[in-house]
Amino acid sequence: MKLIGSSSSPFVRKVRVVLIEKKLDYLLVPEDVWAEDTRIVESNPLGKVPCLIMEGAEALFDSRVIVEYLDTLSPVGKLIPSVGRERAETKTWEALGDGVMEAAVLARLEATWKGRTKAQRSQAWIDRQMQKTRDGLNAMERGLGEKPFCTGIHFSLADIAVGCSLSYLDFRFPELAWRDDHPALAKLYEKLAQRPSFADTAPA
Ligand code: GSF
Repeated sequence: MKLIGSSSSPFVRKVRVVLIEKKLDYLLVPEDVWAEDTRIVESNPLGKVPCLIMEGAEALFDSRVIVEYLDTLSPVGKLIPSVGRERAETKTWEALGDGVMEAAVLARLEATWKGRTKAQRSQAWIDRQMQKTRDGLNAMERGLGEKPFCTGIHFSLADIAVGCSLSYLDFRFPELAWRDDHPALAKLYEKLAQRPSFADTAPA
């Protein structure tokens, strides 16, 4: 399998962590979707990464679809419960982690994307997205509580999505200092960072 992506994307990282946790072999094909000569639309018409090219050459996107597929490929370390409330709970955690990443990415793009002039950048939009980021962090802290992992005693996709969102904030918004007000998340993140899947995929 080939994974098209960049090492700075938190969504790509989520997929890479899953590949490593599931002990699946893959080749990372670097792609800068913001470069003029990007050919990402040949694989994903939406022009986004991650995009997984399966054996047989069909493409899969987006990260939620990819990780769900990968979890079915091997019985090693099941990351998403198969049915019922537990499955919905895990996927809601994933949506929360993804939502924090998405809001933070949108805030950063508003401030930095070269396609906008200074006059076109909207501070109100950045504030709106950063509020979502903070609200998401607060919800994750409350939801985690005293539990060892997001959904209870087992490591799952919920922790991967949350961990990737936290490390993206460290990477792009260190001034947010999220650890100060979120001690439970800080403890979880310390534990996650020790897993080879996280240690080997740090954003760059
Ligand atoms: C989000 C992917 C995404 O925004 C997913 O795969 O889960 N819901 C999707 N990818 C960004 C890179 S990043 O900020 O992680 C992307 O490829 N953006 C290009 C664009 O044109 O928006």
